[in-house]
Amino acid sequence: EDSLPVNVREYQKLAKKALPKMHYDYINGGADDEYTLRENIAAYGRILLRPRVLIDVSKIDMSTSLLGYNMPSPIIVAPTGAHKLANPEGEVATARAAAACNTIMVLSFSSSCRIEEVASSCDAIRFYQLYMCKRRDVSAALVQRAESLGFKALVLTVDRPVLGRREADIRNKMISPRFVNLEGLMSLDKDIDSAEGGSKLERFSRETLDPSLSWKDVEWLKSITSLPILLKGIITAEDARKAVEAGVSGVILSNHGGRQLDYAPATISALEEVVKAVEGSVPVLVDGGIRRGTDVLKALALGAKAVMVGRPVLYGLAARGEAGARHVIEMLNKELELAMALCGCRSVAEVTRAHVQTEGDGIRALL
Ligand code: HOC
Repeated sequence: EDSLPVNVREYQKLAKKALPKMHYDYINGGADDEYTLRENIAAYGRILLRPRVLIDVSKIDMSTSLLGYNMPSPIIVAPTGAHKLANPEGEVATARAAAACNTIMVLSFSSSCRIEEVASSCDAIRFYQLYMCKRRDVSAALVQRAESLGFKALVLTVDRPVLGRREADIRNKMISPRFVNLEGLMSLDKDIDSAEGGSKLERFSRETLDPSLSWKDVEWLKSITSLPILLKGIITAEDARKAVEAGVSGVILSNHGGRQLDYAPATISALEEVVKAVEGSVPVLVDGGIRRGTDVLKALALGAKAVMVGRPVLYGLAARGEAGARHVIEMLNKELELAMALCGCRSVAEVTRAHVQTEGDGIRALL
């Protein structure tokens, strides 16, 4: 193929051209003023790298492990909803792309392909992301399905008691993607898209998901599954400590890609606080704003065990289907490898706090 995109931003431009405006806006947009959406990216731009030289970097090993699973790199695929909005093959294409890169995909509750279809599409380690439904029996049924289909961990998203206000979706009267995995488990309002008003996704979410979700439900989830549970959407040291106390297997530092609470800090800005709070007892993953291999290196230096990429994979999927999603993951891996070499880090274990300089470091040095 001639002139393939050479970075994530070029894929984003292609995705914008390829998709109907409503779909692109849904994927790309954030809440309210989109401060957090922008800041997730901008904050990476304020962190500089401190390379070490004269280190033999002829071999770079990016491999790591998560919950006991070996991975060739610390980059995994974040849960994002409704991949059929990006490409007709949907999550099956994304799953194949992730599997080709030997990385973990976190399949979304809002998947537009059936869980069974994704599970049988290819062999790979996969996690399942869950929202808590008002009807706990529906949540329990989804957990049971994910378990029996061989998913290796549950990712409970906790930053969405109610849906953030995404103004582009309201303006576009965003349709409600089909929640195929809920079919047969509960009655779904077939006429939701003909209803008056703005975002139909917001309406569906309000009717289906539970704003009363609390720490006791984490206990409940633990009681109905033997899978490890990661909590996604933690952004403060206080909640990170509570997550550890609750006995979860990992914390995913996330602000839902700037789609939930606007003016939440950029995830990379909150990373050190959260890593410090968990005191090494569980892995901390981070998502939001990763567009370059150097971003991944910065996250590792500030204590992340792994990073999750969401929109970049969707840009790839929208632009070039499975091949595009795969290319995006491969590009980020290559960029990370190069960044590690240029920083003098031969393995992820060699990436240290001393390889980055944050704005806070400047202030601390003056004190
Ligand atoms: C049932 C509605 O996480 C997003 C998704 C939205 C989830 C709503 C699910 O768009 O950020």
